[in-house]
Amino acid sequence: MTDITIALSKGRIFDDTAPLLKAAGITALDDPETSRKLILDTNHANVKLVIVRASDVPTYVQYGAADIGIAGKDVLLEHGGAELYQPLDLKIARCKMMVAVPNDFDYESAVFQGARLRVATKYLKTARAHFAGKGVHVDLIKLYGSMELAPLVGLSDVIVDLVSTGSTLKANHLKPVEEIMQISSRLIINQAALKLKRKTIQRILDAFSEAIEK
Ligand code: PRT
Ligand code: MG
Repeated sequence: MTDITIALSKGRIFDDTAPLLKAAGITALDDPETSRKLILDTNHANVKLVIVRASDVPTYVQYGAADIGIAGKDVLLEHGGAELYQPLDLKIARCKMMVAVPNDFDYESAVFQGARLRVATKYLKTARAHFAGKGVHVDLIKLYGSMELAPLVGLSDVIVDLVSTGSTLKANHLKPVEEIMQISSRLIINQAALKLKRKTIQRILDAFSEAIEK
């Protein structure tokens, strides 16, 4: 096998990717939850996993620091996807990008009345496109996490965030009011690496496609 570096984040993406890697015959020798290593060796001497922040995965692959990566559609939309080949929806780490508001906030009538909404989110591009498409005027407030707090302390009227079980919204007296899109994670490939290491990358791609939940 040629040298291959795979970028991914720990947590749900690593957990959901492990079975796909296994199908490709690749097993990490360390657990990223307990190890402090950022470069994990695998059972193949020439296959390395690099553990990075979820939102940094496209950057590592774009610049060729990793040959392939696994990243959420949410992250890819914000990154823009420049120079990335995205051949495969892995159907893992699924959730929904949603608009949510405090339980007592009448979103429908605010939109109907043409109110200007303050929107707190980590997903500026996606939120901007969504509200522009509806003709709703918004002031976007960029946050890096814990969006659920923003309406509770008067920072925003609404939030745009990822929802899976809905329990985070519920715990913070928020309700989902609009689905923006379904989210899952994609395999991304550096275009130069694809040309130079086509055989090895194709083998991984084929094993992943075969193992994806139908
Ligand atoms: O945590 P960090 O700031 O490092 O980055 P991250 O949050 O982007 O990374 P991580 O590992 O938490 O998520 C990686 C990817 O998993 C995301 O890019 C999504 O594509 C996908 N994913 C799937 C999710 C969720 N489900 C999800 N529920 N990412 C985040 N969440 C969060 C959500 O933001 C909210 O705070 O979980 C909370 C809601 O969960 P429920 O179950 O209470 O609805
Ligand atoms: Mg997170």
